[in-house]
Amino acid sequence: MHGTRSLALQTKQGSLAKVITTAPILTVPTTPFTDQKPGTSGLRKKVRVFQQAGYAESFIQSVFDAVPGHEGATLVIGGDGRYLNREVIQVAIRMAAANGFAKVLVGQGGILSTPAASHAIRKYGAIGGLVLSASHNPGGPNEDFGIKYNVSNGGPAPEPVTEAIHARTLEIAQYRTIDAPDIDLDRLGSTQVGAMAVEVIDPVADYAELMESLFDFPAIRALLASGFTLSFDAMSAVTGPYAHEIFETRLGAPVGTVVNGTPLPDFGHHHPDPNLVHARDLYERMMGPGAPDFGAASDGDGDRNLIIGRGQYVTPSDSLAVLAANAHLAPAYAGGLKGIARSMPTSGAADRVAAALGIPLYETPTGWKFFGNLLDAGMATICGEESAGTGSDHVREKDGIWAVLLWLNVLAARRLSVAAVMADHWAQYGRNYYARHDYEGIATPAGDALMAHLRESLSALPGTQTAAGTVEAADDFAYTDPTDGSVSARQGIRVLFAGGSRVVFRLSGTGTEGATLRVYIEACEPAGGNLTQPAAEALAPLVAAAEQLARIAHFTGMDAPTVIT
Ligand code: G16
Repeated sequence: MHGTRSLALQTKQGSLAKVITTAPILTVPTTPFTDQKPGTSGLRKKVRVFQQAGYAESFIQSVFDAVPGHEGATLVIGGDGRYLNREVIQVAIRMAAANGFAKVLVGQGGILSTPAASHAIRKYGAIGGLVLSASHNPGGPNEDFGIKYNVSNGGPAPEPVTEAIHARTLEIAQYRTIDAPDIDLDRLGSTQVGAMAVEVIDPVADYAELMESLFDFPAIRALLASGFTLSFDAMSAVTGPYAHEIFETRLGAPVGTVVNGTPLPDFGHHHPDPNLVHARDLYERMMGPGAPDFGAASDGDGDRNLIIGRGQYVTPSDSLAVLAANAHLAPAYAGGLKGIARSMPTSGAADRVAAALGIPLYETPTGWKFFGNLLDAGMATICGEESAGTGSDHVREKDGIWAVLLWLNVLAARRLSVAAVMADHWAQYGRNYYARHDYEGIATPAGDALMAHLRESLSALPGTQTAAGTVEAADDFAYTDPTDGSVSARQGIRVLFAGGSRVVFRLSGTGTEGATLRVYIEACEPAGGNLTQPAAEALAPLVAAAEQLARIAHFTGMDAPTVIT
């Protein structure tokens, strides 16, 4: 079926002229795909799944159908540069034109980091954005791709929206597109696609300006000029252009500070996951002789961060706590924080900071989307997750470069090493020893069976004797959003021991094959206790308790995790 769009335009003279576009709208029949339920962060699948005829189109149409008011609105589109990024962007632009959007803003080269996309949505008053990324998952023809929809506050679509999108994917019968050529994604400026304007924007400029408005750039510049050395690993992913501009150009760090700084469609065959396994090179450098003062990395789409001082790894949970405790040293947060939010599996280190500051602490399910309402309501200023995400109310996503800059701002103000900052923090607040054990690539039924076993044994767990002591309490975490009363149940099994130590079990919502079991292990040591143990030693009794209670080897057939972070 073909149609023709018309648009009434205001001419320079002020009279109304009717412009009839010639590009025909095509209505293409499709049948529902039954596997398009968004996970923890959008729809993530193997590239070959997205390459099925009509697959990406059906999901994008379902998004548009689930967003009321998109006719005449602005849409932001960008991605992390991975394989399929440019192709899906062209598809999305044509579909946006056919669905009546007035304008699309797209990052040059198809590039927009997740936090930069969030900022663009907010700055330009867009109704939302399509962020094309599978985050830290690998890229390439045999690897992963993803589409995430962000809403008008710049944040990931909250559950009611993702549920509406999913419901639509199950009933969709057609999608709309337009017969128009690809646009030149590499040339800045405006093009017309049908009746819709497409503007290719600089993906870095607005974001860099935002960062400069939040932090004390002169102080960080002075720190770097004083001989303080920094190494930032962009992991051949999206943060390369941002890091070159901000660290090297605006802050004056020497060229070479940013490594792997060119986004590649397959991330140079690596997993762009800033953890101790996939950012091993950086870790080795930071632990070796002649290490820089500060090392950091970010992930595929630029929202995660890894922080390592010379000889001192900082867990994401500790990083959240330290940043919250010291945020007042940065201009944007000098007036104090309204509250701190963390995901449930993230350690309780931030809770102690919130208590000391006399501000509320919110514990949410895993997924950045749960922070959006708290930030919008002005209830929280800083949020963080154990999965290497930290951010604030400057956007509605976690933000890797923001976290690095806040750390640098803190170090510039305190003139201490990372190790000294950590030692000082633990001495004041105590230490939450922490690790996450991932069992990747297990069969989905095996993962489900393990969780079912834990759920069935919940009521019997309190009182159970383990190597880590007696289980005090156990539950299946449920969250009631304090802003709208919405309830999210079955968010992970918590097993609690005396003094706040705990083990948490849940299945990942971001994998693309089989299931990944995540076991989060946390041992609390109060101030004045033994604060300098190797983490693996401090956690060993809880690791044994986790095996005893969940029978991990029995259900997964694995006697060790595939990744420990
Ligand atoms: C996403 C979410 C995060 C979540 C992480 C891990 O991050 O935005 O909130 O913590 O996945 O989720 P899961 O444990 O379900 O795999 P990203 O960086 O992948 O977008």
